[in-house]
Amino acid sequence: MKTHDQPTATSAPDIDYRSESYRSAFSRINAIVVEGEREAHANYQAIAALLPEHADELKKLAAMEMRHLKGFQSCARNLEVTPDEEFATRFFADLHGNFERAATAGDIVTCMVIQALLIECFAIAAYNVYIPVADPFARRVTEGVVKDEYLHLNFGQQWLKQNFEAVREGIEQANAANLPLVWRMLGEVDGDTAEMRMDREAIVEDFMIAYGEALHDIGFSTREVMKMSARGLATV
Ligand code: PL3
Ligand code: FE2
Ligand code: FE2
Repeated sequence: MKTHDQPTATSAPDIDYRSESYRSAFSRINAIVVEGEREAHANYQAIAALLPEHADELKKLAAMEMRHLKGFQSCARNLEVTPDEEFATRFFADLHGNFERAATAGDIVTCMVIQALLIECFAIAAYNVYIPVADPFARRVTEGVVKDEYLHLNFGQQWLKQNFEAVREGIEQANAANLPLVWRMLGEVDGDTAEMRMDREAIVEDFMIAYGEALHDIGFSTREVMKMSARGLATV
């Protein structure tokens, strides 16, 4: 699914993972990732409560997110970095609020779009771009995690696909309301991702591929996928 060229592991030997500037950027990006995994854990539990027939599987996904959280916490300990949790909570606040409102309203489609499509596609894109430039410890952790994220994306994709006619409008609405937030969030950490040698263009490209392929498989036409993707970009 990744079609662009990425730097190989050996092309990034010049990164000083112990420098103040690297560790400062890492304190925010790592906190975002840990908070993202924490919210993913809670979100799958919330979806499990709304979808009793899939509760067992959703609880397994939630448990995986808890393992991811612990893995990324160990990456911060390894670099002796204290994650900036306050920054991360603020970073997710709007998206988190939208998920909570949807869950309270029993709006499973919006919950599924926010967590299983948008957040998972972003995780997949960001983790894939991070792996070649990560420190060796974090690289091993992230390689293990990203495999699971494809399973999470796939779960949401299959569920939405099976209910396509009933959910298509809901997906369009959830996309329009939340994709702009995701782009804004990515822009907010531009400086930090650059410091960590994560190529922003590559993140956007990987995201678009994963998200577009998912929407297409769910049942949208190519034209509709384009329109939905542009929806978010228009407001950047
Ligand atoms: C779910 O399994 C994992 C959730 C992880 C959150 C994504 C981490 C991305 C970090 C850097 C890019 C910021 C873009 C934000 C998009 C949600
Ligand atoms: Fe995860
Ligand atoms: Fe996940």
